[in-house]
Amino acid sequence: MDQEQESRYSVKSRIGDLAFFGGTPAFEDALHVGRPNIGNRRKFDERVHDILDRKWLTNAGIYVKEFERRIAEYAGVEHCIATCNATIALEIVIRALGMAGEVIVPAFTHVVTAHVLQWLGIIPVFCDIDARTHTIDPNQVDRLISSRTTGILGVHLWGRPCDIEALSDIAKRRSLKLVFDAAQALGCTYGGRMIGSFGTVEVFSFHATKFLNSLEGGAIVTNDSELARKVRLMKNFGFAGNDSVECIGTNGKMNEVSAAMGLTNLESVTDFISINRRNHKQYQDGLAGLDGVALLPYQEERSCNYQYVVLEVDESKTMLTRDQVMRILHAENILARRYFYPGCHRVEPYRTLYPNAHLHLPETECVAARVLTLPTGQVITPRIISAICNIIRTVIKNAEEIGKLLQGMPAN
Ligand code: T4K
Repeated sequence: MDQEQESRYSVKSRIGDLAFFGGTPAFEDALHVGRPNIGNRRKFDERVHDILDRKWLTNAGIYVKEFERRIAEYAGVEHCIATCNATIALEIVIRALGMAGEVIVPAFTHVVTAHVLQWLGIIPVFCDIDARTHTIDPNQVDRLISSRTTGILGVHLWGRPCDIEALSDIAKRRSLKLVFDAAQALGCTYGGRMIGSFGTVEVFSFHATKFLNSLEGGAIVTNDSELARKVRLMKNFGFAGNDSVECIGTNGKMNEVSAAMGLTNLESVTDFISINRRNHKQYQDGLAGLDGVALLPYQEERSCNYQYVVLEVDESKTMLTRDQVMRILHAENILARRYFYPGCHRVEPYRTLYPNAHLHLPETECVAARVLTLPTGQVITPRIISAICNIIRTVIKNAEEIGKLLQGMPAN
């Protein structure tokens, strides 16, 4: 975002100023949710040159090994196995643990959390969330356990940890595997401990849009040495040596350039957190006092990566739907996202397989209709956030009139 563009932001106070109603879009270039955070480019270049000089591009090279060491250290866990992405990592973990039959999973998450189960022939049993935290509701987990249940797959959504204590109790009591999809939660804590060593095993994502990216990438982290050995084999076709295959496997390896990117970005995590935190606080202050819109707060007593700015639009108070607010923001080139709409249970193949699933997922339904995530990260400056908050305030303050103008317009 260049200074010229920044200096153009003018205060929008009237409906006619809004781009949707004929005004000039606030931003010339689209503002995306999920622009990558990038650390020291010179350091990354040096690493890439070194990789090319060494002619060792993948298959447990030195950068992957160092990345695994550093992630294990950062997350306070014994073993880290780097992978090509979190999706494959989850599949490997689920297979390695022998999960089968039914596994309980929240309906409000990226669809891949359900897909990895379905892909392996396991039934994802959709559980509701706690609307206050957006994470799986342990009370309902208990009720969904059947004789076919083999595990719980919790998701630390937005980097907000699940109720790990309650889920661990249930898993112990009912002899279930407990796996955490921690794709969004590197750098976050629970009970003073870093996410990474809870449950039987946890999985991180280092996709471009994540708090820490390795271009594409993921990691399996665990304190279970036997499981670590097994997943290390499984992510390398099951090879234990050149000619020795010990188990079924796949290609889940991380490459050296991804590890170089991951290492470089890991050196800047403190900066990433402070930028995200500053942005979050500014959004919070900028939107304070508006009736019907609120940011999902992060718990101050916990460390967090603040990678997601999650706005909730309560239609009953704003008189505007989340989707109407989104359309107005999009016209300004603010590409807010309605993650994870409409919930896993309402997309294929689950919508067809479980047409009545929504009946026991009231909180998921409600939250999925409210959430709008806003742009943050390195490229989002305080001036950009001021401009975004100004637009949201203008929209909400003129909601009644805007609602009338939108009446009769097609929904998309
Ligand atoms: N579990 C959970 C709970 C997850 O959220 C995810 C992934 C996974 C598991 C699986 O992790 P991986 O297998 O991917 O490691 C994005 C990411 O693609 C996805 O990784 C992530 N969750 C999810 C929350 O966000 P989309 O559909 O929003 O991706 P996309 O391509 O639309 O990217 C969003 C925006 O980011 C773009 O509009 C522009 C910007 N962008 C994106 C890329 C790739 C950039 O500016 N630069 C880029 O390089 O899912």
